[in-house]
Amino acid sequence: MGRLIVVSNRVATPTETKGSAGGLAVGVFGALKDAGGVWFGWSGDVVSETVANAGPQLVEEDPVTFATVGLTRKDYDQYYRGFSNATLWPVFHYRNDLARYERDEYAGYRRVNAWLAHKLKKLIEPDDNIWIHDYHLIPFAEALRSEGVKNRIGFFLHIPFPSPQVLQTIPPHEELVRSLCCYDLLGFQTRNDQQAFHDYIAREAHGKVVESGENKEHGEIEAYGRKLRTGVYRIGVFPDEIAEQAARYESRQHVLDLKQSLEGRKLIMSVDRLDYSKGLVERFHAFEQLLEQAPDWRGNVTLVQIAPPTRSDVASYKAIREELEREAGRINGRFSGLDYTPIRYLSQQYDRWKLMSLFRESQIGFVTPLHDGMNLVAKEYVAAQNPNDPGVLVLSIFAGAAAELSGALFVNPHDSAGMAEALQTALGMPLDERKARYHTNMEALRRNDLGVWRDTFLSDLASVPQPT
Ligand code: GDG
Repeated sequence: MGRLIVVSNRVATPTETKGSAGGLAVGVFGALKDAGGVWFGWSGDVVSETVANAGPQLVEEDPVTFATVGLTRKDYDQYYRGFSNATLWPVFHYRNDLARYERDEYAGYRRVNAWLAHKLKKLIEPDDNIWIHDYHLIPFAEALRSEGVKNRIGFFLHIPFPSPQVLQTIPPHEELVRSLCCYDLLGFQTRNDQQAFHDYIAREAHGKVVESGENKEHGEIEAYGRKLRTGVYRIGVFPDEIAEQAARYESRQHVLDLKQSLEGRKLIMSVDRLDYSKGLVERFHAFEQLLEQAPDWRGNVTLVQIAPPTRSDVASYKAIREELEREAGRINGRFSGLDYTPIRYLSQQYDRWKLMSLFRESQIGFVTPLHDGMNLVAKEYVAAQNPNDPGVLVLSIFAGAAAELSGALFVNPHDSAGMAEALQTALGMPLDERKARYHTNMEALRRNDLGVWRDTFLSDLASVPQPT
């Protein structure tokens, strides 16, 4: 068995991979620890050209090497802030209205991918399997191939894959799909995403698609002179670790303080990176509608929205932040009392263990993205519940997680009246029904945890014939 090489835009720090931090970093690091290998990517720093070219910096945590490089200002602007986050991210989330396309940014995106692949090449051994993550790195396999790399290379897309018509709004859409076909295995979060890719291959690329297996989730593709496989790999969490963490911290001071400040009011919890794909404004409007249409709940229910800012130097992110602050202020102005603030909007990062214990304390997890590859918060919310008195997950049908968490109450985030009704239903839901829904969801989480996601992808990658 060869080693594993993981490539992602950002590389977790060794501390982020330790158990208590939780999350994806821990899951991926688990696979690296088992196989030995390298985690390669951007350090998160913007540096001079000299420093960038001197990299990668290596940190050894036997048997894993963390290898990172800095990016120059120009590379950061074109590759990260530009094409990745101002073109690919909005279009892949069906927000063409927020997307822009600049040729020089696309050129920068490809240039950085080629440069990163060149840097990585020296660290690759002949038997290594290589696992590339997410939309920043679509051309990475193509770049490695042109460096002569013959290893198996897999790619996992963490965000949705858009339908062909939407993808075609990106002028070099065909080059992007051609680049994807240089991988040996492509992994998607849901069957819908995989199908959208297959549609492009069949209809636009005039390639061959053979679907097989349960729910047709295994694809064999022939396109652009290459053969590759596709699959659906639903990313998960480690539910029992989350449950244990949430229970362990439930009597910590921050939870007691929150409880005291709520004075017996019901609590709705939402946690998202501050991103327009997460449906935050629509959610605030739904909560406003609840207070409007069910006056009994005024003064008796609080929404806590934790939303740490991300990508704050991309224009559309500044706009969503301003809109959210304005709306929280307006709704609070309308419904606050001297001792009551309906929305507590916290635009900052919290420790993971705090989030999990706050989830456990709440009656509703309100997760309403407009589009989301999976949405791990929905899964974490369920896992953190007290089995004897679980809260209710109110979940958007447009989260990838909706395909698995059939015990949720489903909502359409474009229907604020419908979301308000779902909140009312959840607030009044009897204990028996809450327990039944919780058990249904927990079973799904355990069946398909983060380890299953990782191990299935890697064993499928290892079974692909080595390219010649
Ligand atoms: C992408 C895809 C897909 C959030 N705020 C804080 C915090 N978080 C943690 C959550 C969760 C993670 O960040 C967010 O994951 P999501 O899945 O919800 O969303 P994205 O960041 O958009 O992730 C998504 C995912 O990749 C994995 O494939 O599910 O669809 O968009 O774990 O808990 N963590 C801490 N403090 C915070 O304030 N510590």
